[in-house]
Amino acid sequence: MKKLMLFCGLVLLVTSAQAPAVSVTDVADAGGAPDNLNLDQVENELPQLFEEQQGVELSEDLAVDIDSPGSYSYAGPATSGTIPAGTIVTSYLVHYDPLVTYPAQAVEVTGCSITFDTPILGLIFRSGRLGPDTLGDSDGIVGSSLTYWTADTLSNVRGFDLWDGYDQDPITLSADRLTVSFDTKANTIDEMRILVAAEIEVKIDIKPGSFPNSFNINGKGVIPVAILGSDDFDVTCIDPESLTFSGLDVAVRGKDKLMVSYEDVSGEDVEGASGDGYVDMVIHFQDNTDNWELGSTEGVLKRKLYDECGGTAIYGAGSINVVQETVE
Ligand SMILES: [Ca+2]
Ligand SMILES: [Ca+2]
Ligand SMILES: [Ca+2]
Ligand SMILES: [Ca+2]
Repeated sequence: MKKLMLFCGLVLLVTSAQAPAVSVTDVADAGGAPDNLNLDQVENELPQLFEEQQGVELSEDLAVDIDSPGSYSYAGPATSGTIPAGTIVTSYLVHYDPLVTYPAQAVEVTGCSITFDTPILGLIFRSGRLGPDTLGDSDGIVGSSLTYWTADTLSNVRGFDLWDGYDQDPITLSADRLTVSFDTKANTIDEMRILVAAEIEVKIDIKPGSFPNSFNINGKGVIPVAILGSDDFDVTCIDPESLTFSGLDVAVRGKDKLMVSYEDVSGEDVEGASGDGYVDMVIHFQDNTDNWELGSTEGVLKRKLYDECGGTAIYGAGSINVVQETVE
């Protein structure tokens, strides 16, 4: 038996938050927001999805109109909630301005949905006709520096309509918080702001104590990865369910016990690393024969679902060093 060691170049850690991936049905994914979203300025036969501010840390609680999974309509109205201060969010705006001009007959689009790869933390769509103007209040916090429609004299104002029975726009937030589905019907504008968790970087140490982080491509055993705690990051609030490492799942011992422990094993990913005084989360991932390709240089840990760490989706990247075992 001969071991062929493939030493691959080190990869610098990515340091910025990443924009979540988006997929849409019956919605136009329209990129950055245009300058002017006033009435009849940016019309389309489909509702359009615009990116607003990315990776904003909320300095105070942000009021939202839906903060929990469920189906909402006039018959089952939304409940208000808040996204707590300190949460890092990325904002999108659904903007439906149909190819008609008020007071023409309202036009309806049904079966719309948008799926993100990080959790939806809240939806905002009230515009002051009845109750608070959560849309207007949030424009200056997470919106773009553009012109929003502020007219409130028409019968159908800016937001999605769950409140008065006119031109109804039912909304469903999926149980996993990744998908918002809706119908929209308007002769002016229907808008809904979607706040999703920004995906932030955490420091990891693949194979604590070792560097380079070499492992066999034989798919046997488990691969330990530590999420490193720090002064401002408490790893104990991460729900380990659905953590993945480059596609590998958390190893399970016995019937359903995840192989996760909390100990101070590392402060950085270096040879002989030892504790730095901050508790780390050590996760063992179940290796898989088909998972690795020779030449891969980066392992990526992710967690997408909502948990107690402020609703934040996390990722951490580190270098890997794939070792091929060949039989002669
Ligand atoms: Ca129009
Ligand atoms: Ca409507
Ligand atoms: Ca290591
Ligand atoms: Ca540590």
